[in-house]
Amino acid sequence: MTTESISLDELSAVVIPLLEQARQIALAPEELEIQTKSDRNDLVTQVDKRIEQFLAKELTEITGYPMLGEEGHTLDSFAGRVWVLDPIDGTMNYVATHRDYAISLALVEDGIPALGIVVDVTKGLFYVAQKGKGAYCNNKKIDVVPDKLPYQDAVLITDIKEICAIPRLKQALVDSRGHRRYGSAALELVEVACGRAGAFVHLWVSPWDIAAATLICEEAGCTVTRLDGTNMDVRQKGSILVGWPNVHSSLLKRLVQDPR
Ligand code: 2AM
Ligand code: CA
Repeated sequence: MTTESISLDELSAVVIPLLEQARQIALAPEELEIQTKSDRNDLVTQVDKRIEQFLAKELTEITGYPMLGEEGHTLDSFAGRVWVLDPIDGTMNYVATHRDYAISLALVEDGIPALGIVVDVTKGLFYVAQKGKGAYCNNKKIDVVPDKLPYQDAVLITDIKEICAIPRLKQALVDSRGHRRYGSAALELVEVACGRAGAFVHLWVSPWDIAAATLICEEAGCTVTRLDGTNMDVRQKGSILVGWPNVHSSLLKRLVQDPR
């Protein structure tokens, strides 16, 4: 069997136990060595790096596919099958609040996510989606999200940076069911997929933040675009607007197309 012919079911069966091992690495008590990256709130620890090393070694040995990882693994090209990994999404939470952080792993085929897994580490929840086959949480199918509700009838997830940068977003939040923020983009997207929030708005996400979770959202019936409504390309950094279909369209109209 060639590595290109490994089915997504076979890959899931291999990858999920590895992600459980990675989860145990994250949960093992240890003094953290914390370093800053682009700014004082952009953190990395030795555990982020260890998880990435562990998964990169195991996954490339088993499959031969190259990996893009936040903590150092780079790609020459997105052609064919590649892994996209965030070893800890929400490192500030890992360090400071000790909950709401995730391991995010996607298999991307010619730039399109085909398999996405987001692990909520402290809750032990494995969110898994294969393209065209629905989304699951610990093997239980995630219901399709509501499709008729407008943004005024939903809880919305965004960050203070977006609220400061987009004045119309501030008023939309006031008009909504309320504003939430958890600090892990992957888990925030999963909140939308699971019907607990109607939309997620972010100005600047990287491929490893969203490659897995956008597939989970799409498979649960959400609409996934950039903040201006254009198509998402998980290979490129940029903005994101993910929502239940009518929350997405009504919020997009309010923010971009129909300013008051
Ligand atoms: P990370 O923990 O993997 O860096 C928190 O604001 C969310 O935004 C997390 O998903 C975090 O991912 C992501 N993020 C991306 N760039 C960031 C940055 N420069 N500083 C803090 N968080 C960042
Ligand atoms: Ca990270």
